[in-house]
Amino acid sequence: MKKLFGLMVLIGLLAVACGGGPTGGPGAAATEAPAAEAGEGEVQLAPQLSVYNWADYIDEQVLADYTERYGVEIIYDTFASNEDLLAKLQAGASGYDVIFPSDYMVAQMIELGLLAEVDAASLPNFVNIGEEFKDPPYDPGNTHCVPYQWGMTGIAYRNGNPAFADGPPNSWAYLFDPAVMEQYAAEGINVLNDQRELLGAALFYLGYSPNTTERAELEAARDLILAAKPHWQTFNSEDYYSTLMESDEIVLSHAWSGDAAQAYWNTFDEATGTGNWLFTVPVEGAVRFADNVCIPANSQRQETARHFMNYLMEPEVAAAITNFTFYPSANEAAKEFIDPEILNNPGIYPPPEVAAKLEWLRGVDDAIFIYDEMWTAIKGQ
Ligand code: N2P
Repeated sequence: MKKLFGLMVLIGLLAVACGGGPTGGPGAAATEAPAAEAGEGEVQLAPQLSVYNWADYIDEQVLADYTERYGVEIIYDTFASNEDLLAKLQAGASGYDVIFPSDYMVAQMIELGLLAEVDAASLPNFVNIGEEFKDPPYDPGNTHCVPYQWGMTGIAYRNGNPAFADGPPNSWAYLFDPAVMEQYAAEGINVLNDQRELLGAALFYLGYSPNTTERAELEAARDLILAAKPHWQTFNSEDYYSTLMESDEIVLSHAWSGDAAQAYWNTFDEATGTGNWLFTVPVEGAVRFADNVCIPANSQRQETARHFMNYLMEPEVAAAITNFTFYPSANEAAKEFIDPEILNNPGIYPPPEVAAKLEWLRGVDDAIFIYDEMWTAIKGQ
């Protein structure tokens, strides 16, 4: 298989060398280059592709391999939250070809006309995606995106800190109740700089839905957050696991599961057989998310973007990404290449009793304006 593939790449390279291909003349060189066959017929690949993703959410080797195989240079940039990504696109940012919004944001972007139609089922590697990730309510028929990775949002805490000696901090009270936080707040607490996630956590704690559209409930969540905020050191959802957790700047963080797992493995000590950071899912409930690969409607390189999307769904590629990011893959065929330690880790693949506590964020229609208003109050004060 590998050999055959190598041969196809070679043929592709020869075609480039000979100036072959339908648009291979010198005048066409700036926009398109003849491409290697990738299983979906002859595609004209652009020389560059601009990819906009969450921080540390891909193995860079996977990008380098794509460039090596297909000659497409990848311009890579990262964002901190779905809302940041949306704001960028709404501000008219053109130039992004591949983006990675979460479930509820996919629905919002489709409604706003921000995503290109992709017809995922027409991509040869779509067969590798697990059945439970196909045809999701936020993108019926996978007409716009392909599922990428998923995870959960909970609390990461410093292993060995006396404040957590009696058991894991498995309640949102550890993030919101000043009386509880008193024991460790001086050692540093971080929350995700993400409006749906932080308001969602507060709503769970108050016993409300993380998708509420009720102003009174959202105001209660805002007030809870404002009362807790003086005890928090940072709002960081981009590099908190490396700059704050692994470097022991804090002892507790609102965290995404794979980020916490990265901090665990990056601080793993052979002698003690454990890492410095552990992860727990609060009893009141927590967010489960699925991130997706999509193409902005204004991308000028949609064929190349689709080609890259298809590449990301190769089982070995999807597995390499999970082995690097510690987030479960939506790619079922990738499982046989994923490190068993990851597959068997309950902090990464939740057991049924934890999974039962998880809820999806959904679009909240016009209530999004109330969320925005609460967030402005939270960040402004
Ligand atoms: C990775 C961020 C995970 C994505 N650093 C959360 N949807």
